[in-house]
Amino acid sequence: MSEFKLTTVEEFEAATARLLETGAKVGADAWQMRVKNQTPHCKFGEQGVCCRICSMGPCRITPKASRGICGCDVHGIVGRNFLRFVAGGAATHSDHGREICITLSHAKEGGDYQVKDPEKLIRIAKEWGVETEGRDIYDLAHEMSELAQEEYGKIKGYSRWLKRAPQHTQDLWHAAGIEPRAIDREVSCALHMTHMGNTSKPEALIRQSLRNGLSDGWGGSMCGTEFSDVLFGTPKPIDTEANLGVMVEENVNIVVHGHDPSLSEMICEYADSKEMIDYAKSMGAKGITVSGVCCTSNEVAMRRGIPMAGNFLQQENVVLTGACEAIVVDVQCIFPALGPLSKCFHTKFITTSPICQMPDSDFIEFHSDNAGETAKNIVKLACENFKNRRPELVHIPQLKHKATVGYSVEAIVKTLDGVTNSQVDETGTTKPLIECITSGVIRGAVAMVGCNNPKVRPDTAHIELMKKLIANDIVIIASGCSAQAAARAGLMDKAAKDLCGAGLKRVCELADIPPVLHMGSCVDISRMMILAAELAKDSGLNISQLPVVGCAPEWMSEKAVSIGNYVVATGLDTFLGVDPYVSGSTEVAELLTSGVRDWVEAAYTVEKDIDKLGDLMIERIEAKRDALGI
Ligand code: XCC
Ligand code: SF4
Repeated sequence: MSEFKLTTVEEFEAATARLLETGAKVGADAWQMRVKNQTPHCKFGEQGVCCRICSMGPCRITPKASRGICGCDVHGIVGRNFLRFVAGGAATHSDHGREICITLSHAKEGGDYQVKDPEKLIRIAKEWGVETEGRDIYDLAHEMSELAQEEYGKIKGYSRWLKRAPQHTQDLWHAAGIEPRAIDREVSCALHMTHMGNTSKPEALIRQSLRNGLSDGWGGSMCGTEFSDVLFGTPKPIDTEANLGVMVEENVNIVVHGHDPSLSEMICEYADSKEMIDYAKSMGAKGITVSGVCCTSNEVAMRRGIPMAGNFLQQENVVLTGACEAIVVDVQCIFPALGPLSKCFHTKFITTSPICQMPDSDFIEFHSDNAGETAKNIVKLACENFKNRRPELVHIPQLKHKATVGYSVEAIVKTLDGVTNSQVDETGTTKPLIECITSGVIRGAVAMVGCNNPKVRPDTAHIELMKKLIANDIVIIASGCSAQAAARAGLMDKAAKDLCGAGLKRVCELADIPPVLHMGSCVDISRMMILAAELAKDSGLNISQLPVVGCAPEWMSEKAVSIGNYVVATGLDTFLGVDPYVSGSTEVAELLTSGVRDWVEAAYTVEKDIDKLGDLMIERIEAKRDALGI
């Protein structure tokens, strides 16, 4: 029998309970208490039937009032709300992508930012028809930065990245009229369409939702991922650890949180310098530990092996340890609660982006042109704060697990090469993976993504679904907070192969991989799109025929809905465990769960019962196999 044991959600919860006791001592509140004050939620909001788009309202649809004052019916209201939700998410991911493109413009030889993957830069430049022969790499980087920034506002044509999709997918997009144009234009168009007195026809609203989603996944997010790889290196398998136990009591603990690696990369760089380590020692600490929360954590874990302290709903826990000298944030998914909470401890809550400013934080503005200096100052501040700890409040739960992370598409292709008995493919294709799937050794793949949400017992859905899927020989690719849930539980430990069915276990052994592959942050779901596109091209199948589905069982953010839309629009069925506020309209719900299939060959399934959600995914994967006769 195997010795391997996962850390259970009960153990996570016991650790949190202990931390909340500390919180109670210092008068801190936490999301667990605020959820109680917000329950039950507004029913109109939950069903998406409240409109406050103009000041004749707010209007809400009830059995007595079937239309708003302007005459908009429930389907128009729900559809418009949904599209605005998508626009918010697409704007957020894409603007993060833009920041990375801007960072690329500051890259220089010997500078804070350098081109760490010149081959990838050249590959993309060739794809975009840019002359690369004999060019200085930084000259090329700056031209590519400009072209990438132009993708956001160009006046003609469609996203350059669409060409990466199989021809069939591009044809579907064209026929459905959902090819995204300039990235910013799709967000503007969505806001324009949903202004008072514009579109109220669900079909048109959902088409734009898909187009806006695609402008994220095959636009802004892809810029974010690809140029982050160029700047910081394309991830390769690397060992790290996950859960709060990665924080070290004797050390200065700096927690990076947010999404944009431009800041966290610099913090990691300086925290690792002899000068700063000596400085930490002079303040009475043994050294410096940087760990992460949310997607910024995924970014630095994938490239540097920086440990992951926790995911979204653990962000308050890092402060509650009493051992966090500084929580340094950039953008997105940051609880405003960290302000008042950090005031109950010695922790410095450092905001750095004009996009994300919060009360009760120290705002230290960070730009790509002053990156090194700012990062160094932040690390110094953290070191100086070590002496302000209140020892009686310090408690770091000793829970952590080993994890191997860093599975970019490039890394997956390389790792799986030669796993099958077929000839090793010199050019590096996804053929070995396809062979594993065709032969049935692996039944299929699930892209597990997205957040935590108190509406679902945190992490349970991610972990239980992954356990069920791998036991059924379904390999998981994971990103975002889903990936962190997996890592904390131990599912990214190579030993987790023992929890797999015989086929997947064999593949894990041969390729020396964990059954759940960490593909990065949420913008990195664009990696998953590239993988799906490559699998389709290499197998000669359409993306929608592959036994591959997407799943976000605990999602909460607008970004997640934007992601869902581009995953569906790319041809992958997507399974949600939380309803996206559309239950109020039969027409909108019907379009999303079935109607869009006529355009893009995939649709959504919403199922709150997690066990059923897992069964439905397995059924879908098996049905796709049956249809292929494999
Ligand atoms: Fe945020 Fe990206 Fe969600 Fe996690 S998974 S809560 S969006 S950090 Ni993206
Ligand atoms: Fe009401 Fe129509 Fe104004 Fe919405 S747009 S608030 S439904 S009047």
